[in-house]
Amino acid sequence: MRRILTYGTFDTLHYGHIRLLQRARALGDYLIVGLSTDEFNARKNKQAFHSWEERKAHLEALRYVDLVIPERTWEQKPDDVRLYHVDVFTMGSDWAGKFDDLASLCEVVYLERTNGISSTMIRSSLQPA
Ligand code: C2G
Repeated sequence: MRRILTYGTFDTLHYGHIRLLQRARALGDYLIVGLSTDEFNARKNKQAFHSWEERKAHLEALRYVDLVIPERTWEQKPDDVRLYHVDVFTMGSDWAGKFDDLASLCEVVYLERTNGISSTMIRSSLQPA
């Protein structure tokens, strides 16, 4: 079984996220998502609209996602790769190069980011004019 690992906030789930998860899952047979906790988002200077539990439920409803684990720190990735016997680590291309150090543990693949959609865009478009 070829196991894939990715991370993110996945707030206000949209087709950019879904396309990423679909392509990530297609890299193997089992997709694990490290979902940023609300506390870790604060460290990323991100304020998610949905709680971690809500964002976890959204991901678990997708056919592409097999397991959701908490992402609490930047540093947990190598331990997660070992613990879950990950074959491929993948992220969207806006992260290209940032996690190449994991190449000593598993394959590292950056998937083209989907242009024209983001959680920030969604939130700002809903603001009253
Ligand atoms: N993404 C994408 N296209 C978009 C928006 C996001 O392909 N239009 C991808 C991102 O590249 C990322 C994933 O979807 O791989 C999740 O995006 P975010 O929720 O914004 O994740 P981020 O805040 O970048 O957190 O340790 C890594 C961090 O947790 C990543």
